[in-house]
Amino acid sequence: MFCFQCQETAKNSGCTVRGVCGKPESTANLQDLLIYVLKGIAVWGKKAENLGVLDKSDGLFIAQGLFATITNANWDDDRFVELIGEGIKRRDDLRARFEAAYKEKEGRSFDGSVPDCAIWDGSISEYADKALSVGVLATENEDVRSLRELLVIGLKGIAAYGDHAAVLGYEDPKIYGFFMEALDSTTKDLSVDEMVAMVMKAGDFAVQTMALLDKANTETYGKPEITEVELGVRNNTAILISGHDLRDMEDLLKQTEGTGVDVYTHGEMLPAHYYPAFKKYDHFVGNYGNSWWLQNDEFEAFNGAILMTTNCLVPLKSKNTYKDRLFTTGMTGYPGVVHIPDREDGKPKDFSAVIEKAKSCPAPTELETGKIVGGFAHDQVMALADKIVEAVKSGAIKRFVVMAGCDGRHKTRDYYKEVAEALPKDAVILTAGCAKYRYNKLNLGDIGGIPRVLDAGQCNDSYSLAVIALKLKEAFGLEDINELPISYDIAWYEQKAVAVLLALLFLGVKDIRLGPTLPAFLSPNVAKVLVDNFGIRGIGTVEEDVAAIMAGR
Ligand code: FS2
Ligand code: SF4
Repeated sequence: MFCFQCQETAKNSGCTVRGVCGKPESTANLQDLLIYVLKGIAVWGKKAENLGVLDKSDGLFIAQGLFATITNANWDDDRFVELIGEGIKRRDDLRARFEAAYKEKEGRSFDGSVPDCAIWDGSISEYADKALSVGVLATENEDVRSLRELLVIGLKGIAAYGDHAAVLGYEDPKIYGFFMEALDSTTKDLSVDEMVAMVMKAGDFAVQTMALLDKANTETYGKPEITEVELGVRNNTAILISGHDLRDMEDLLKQTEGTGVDVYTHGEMLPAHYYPAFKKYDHFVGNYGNSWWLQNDEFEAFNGAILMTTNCLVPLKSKNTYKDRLFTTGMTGYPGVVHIPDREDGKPKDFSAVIEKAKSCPAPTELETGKIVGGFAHDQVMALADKIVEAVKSGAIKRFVVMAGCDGRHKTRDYYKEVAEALPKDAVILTAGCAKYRYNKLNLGDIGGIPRVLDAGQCNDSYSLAVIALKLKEAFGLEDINELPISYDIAWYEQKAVAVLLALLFLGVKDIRLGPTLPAFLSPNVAKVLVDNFGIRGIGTVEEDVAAIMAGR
């Protein structure tokens, strides 16, 4: 195996035996083969783009296949075997539709050459062997590999956001078309300039996809609003829901209403509390615990049923006893854990097994008490725009620091808590994603009623932070987003953060600090392109970085 897609990768180089995340070699190899088959679909999809034979469901399948390979999403080899089989079938169906349409249009059969991924077929017993020759290292030149993987890794993040939007009925064929174009491009010998242009195009589509998801979420569940979220527990049996899927949240809240079972959020599901549509449920109690990497202890202490709707799901430790009360759904999976099937014909998912399990469990053990405040997505922040602009003009707010992104288990991430603590009292932190758990319970105070940590929501709501920046640029009458008193100190872990990074680069944001380490998939030459053109840099010491941030560097 060779996997270097996340920040935790071994020696900041690549996992070669078993992932630092716990991913076994068999799973890593099947994921490589799935990506290979998705590239095969993309080859035919790109050729067929103007022939009227594309089917939206192939675009969604690519999105879901990419999503399944995201760090900490799916640990179930059987699921990958199924996805590879379905991928081959979809690819061959699309090829047949393309060839028929081509013949009709051109009056002759298609006889062009295609790469192996567009035609390879094999039985399940051959998957493991084939996987060994199609992974990341199959591209020998390290710069070409770096640019191709930067693209594919960014696409994985875009795909996750695209799938979330599709779940709510929002799809854009242009986005699916880009998946085909981008994956197809990785099968070709392109110049460095062409590959860099494709990566920038991915940034454009990251923005478009996050905008689509923002629209899907807010049109379906209302605009997030300032909300106090309870951290303590009640004495009822309960379900803990984690991941990012708001429609699962909706189905679960409806189905638990009146059952006596409470619902709590964990990790990235915390921002569900900010949506008006979910506030009416009395049994939607609060948020339990912290970010994903603490789940082995926190799920244990929760005592009740646990529903993982997306990443991050981590392997259970030998001491853990919650496997029989853990459930997965959507693109997550774990061997031996009950998977709640997808919706059929627009009907809600059936969470009765989760609810029945919860009823047989004790109430949660309390981990903490108190409240936290969030809900500062773009509409809510812009409702406060006058106050914010005034605070900046009066000097009460000197700087905004975007500290969005991911959390992780490495000690080096203490940096983010320490930066939050060391920033002077006239700095406001804008956050989104699970990175916030490093500082969202620190009581950093407020500036004239504006909290010093403004949480926009999940990692996908990083889009909100870009919208806020663009609107503040207008409010201050500036030409360039980089003239704003905003610095970026982003924490990354998995591939959605890479999509967010590409989105920020596409929007012209410069001088982003990215940590705790720069991605291993950036070769020295590709890293240099990002440094020279965008001023991307690693993190330094807390003291140096806080001083530089406050000085606008
Ligand atoms: Fe956090 Fe994990 Fe949101 Fe990432 S829960 S690191 O995959 O998606 O952010
Ligand atoms: Fe390693 Fe990260 Fe890949 Fe897991 S996802 S195998 S930790 S690079």
